[in-house]
Amino acid sequence: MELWFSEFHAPDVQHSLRVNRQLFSMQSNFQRIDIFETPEFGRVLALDGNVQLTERDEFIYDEMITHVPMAVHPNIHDVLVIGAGDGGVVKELARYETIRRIDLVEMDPEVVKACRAYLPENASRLDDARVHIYYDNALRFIRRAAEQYDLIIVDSTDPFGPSEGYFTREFYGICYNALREDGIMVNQQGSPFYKHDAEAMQRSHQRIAQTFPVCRVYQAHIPTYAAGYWLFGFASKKYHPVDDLDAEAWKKLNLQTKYYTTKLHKGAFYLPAFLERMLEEVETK
Ligand code: AG3
Repeated sequence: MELWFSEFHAPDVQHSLRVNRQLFSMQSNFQRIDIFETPEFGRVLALDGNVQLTERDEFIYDEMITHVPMAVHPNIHDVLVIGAGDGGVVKELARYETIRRIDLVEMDPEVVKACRAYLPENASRLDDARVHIYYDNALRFIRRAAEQYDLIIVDSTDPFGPSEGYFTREFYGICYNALREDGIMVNQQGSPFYKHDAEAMQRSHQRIAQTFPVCRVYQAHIPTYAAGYWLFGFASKKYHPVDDLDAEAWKKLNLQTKYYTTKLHKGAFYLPAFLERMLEEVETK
């Protein structure tokens, strides 16, 4: 019997993975959660039919969203992570001894439960003593939080569905206020390739650029995401993502990575011409 998982990457494009077996499936209060095993990508987490991570290429996303800001800001002690209930970002953050506190705000407790059970490697650092998990809406959480952060990582699902509110002007303003005077916010910024994704990316880039004095985009190649081509946003009150990179300090930490290097860090901010134009178009509006 042939079993395949297919995801629409665009109305006329599908991406399919052969499936060995389905491990978990449920409809939570927020979304449909599926975990299945595939021969090429290992275990896969899909939310509302969109691949969020696979065991095989998770390192690209989790390293790039974490180590880029960590190599720029010299004193990151308090971190807020939004979404990311699978634990992948926390797994990377927990490697830094200088971090004192990691607040994780995930709206859906069922995602955390399922990932602890079926993606234990990915979720392995959620029990680190510095990690505090809050099951809440991030807008509500940050408005109430007296805590000030050095870094906010927005690892949400896409701008269509339960995470829509994490791509608004209001949300970016709240993040700005929750950061210290030299704080950084990074977010998953979608893909610039297919029209629907590209337009959403432009909209949120414009809103971030209107909120933060420093606002740049960087890229990575992620095989299981739309077009295999994904973007991250780097927004900051002070630090420039390339000029303020302290490559020597980061190398001294001796962290073993599979994707991130300080050379690649710089390269990731050099963007193709079509994307540069798309960003400029909304920055000047
Ligand atoms: N977090 C969500 C990334 C969004 C992916 N969207 C998509 N493929 N359409 C990934 C969590 C990894 N730790």
